[in-house]
Amino acid sequence: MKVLKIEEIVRGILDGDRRAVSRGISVIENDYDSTVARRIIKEIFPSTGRAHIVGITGPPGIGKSTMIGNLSAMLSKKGFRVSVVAVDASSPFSGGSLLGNRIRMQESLSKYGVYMRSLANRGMNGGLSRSVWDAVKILDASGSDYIIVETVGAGQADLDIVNLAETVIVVLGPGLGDEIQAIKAGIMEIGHVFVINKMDRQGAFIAMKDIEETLAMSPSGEWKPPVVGVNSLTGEGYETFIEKIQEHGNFVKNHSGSILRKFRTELQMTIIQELRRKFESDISLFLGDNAVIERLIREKVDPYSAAEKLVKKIT
Ligand SMILES: Nc1nc2c(ncn2[C@@H]2O[C@H](COP(=O)(O)OP(=O)(O)OP(=O)(O)O)[C@@H](O)[C@H]2O)c(=O)[nH]1
Ligand SMILES: [Mg+2]
Repeated sequence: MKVLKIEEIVRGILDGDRRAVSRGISVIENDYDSTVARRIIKEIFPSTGRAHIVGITGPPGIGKSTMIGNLSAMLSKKGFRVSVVAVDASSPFSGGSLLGNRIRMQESLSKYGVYMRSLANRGMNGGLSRSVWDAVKILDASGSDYIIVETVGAGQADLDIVNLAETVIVVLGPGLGDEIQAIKAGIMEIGHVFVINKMDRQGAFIAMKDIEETLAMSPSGEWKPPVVGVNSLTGEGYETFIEKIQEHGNFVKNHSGSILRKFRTELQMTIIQELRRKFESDISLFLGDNAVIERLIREKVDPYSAAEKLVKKIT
């Protein structure tokens, strides 16, 4: 395989060339903090901001991937360019079966000309990892109209999707049992569109009513999150579902608050990253000095006091 130069990767991304997009994302996946990765993002950034970034989250097995298949097919048929990012927990337990799932998903999506990439999540502080944010930028700059991001379906990375995506879709359904309360606890505040999947199953209408009631009791701003029911095996309900996604996209475009909040979050994350980068070598120099560590142990200095002193010294 021919090695692409940075300029070629950048130009290719801006031209919507898939090979360049894949290369760019691989560079970022390898090390988002490398000089090359940073250069790519800096150069493509002016061409970002056009895509509608849609996050999809919900408990395992609820039908997120099936839904992404349907949405991608329908949006492509309407003439939109769709890209998909599947974020997987980098857990050693999911391994093989997950890989199989992703390959199947990739195959069915490529039928519609949809570009899909799966990324392992190695997030800082349990959030979405930085490489996911930057992969989305590359897909944005490459001319995607929609970028759909599927999150792992558990924990902090799911909640963090609200900082990355403009529109967060929360997928729920029948048969979640007693777990439903725990699932709802984290997820209700971040959704812009709520979808009840598996409307063909028993208990779907009860699940839908439950979500509607919960939403009616929660405070909401100018945007009132709609609840739609779909059957992902037949495609029933999808026209309304897509309308709601587009309505929310238009809402966001006309309300700068969300853009402001998102840029602030990303900037804050980047500043912390930059500070860490700046002081990392000083910290390891200090920690590498056994004599210093031995003295701290001997004098029973607690880690907080030691850290405070060190930080004062290096900043
Ligand atoms: N009856 C019914 N089954 C569905 C529907 N949508 C999806 N399924 C099935 O539910 C199962 C799980 O679907 P996935 O799309 O893999 O679910 P997921 O949320 O992506 O799962 P994870 O990625 O593992 O969290 C599959 O067997 C689907 O065929 C639906 O509307 N009705
Ligand atoms: Mg899935």
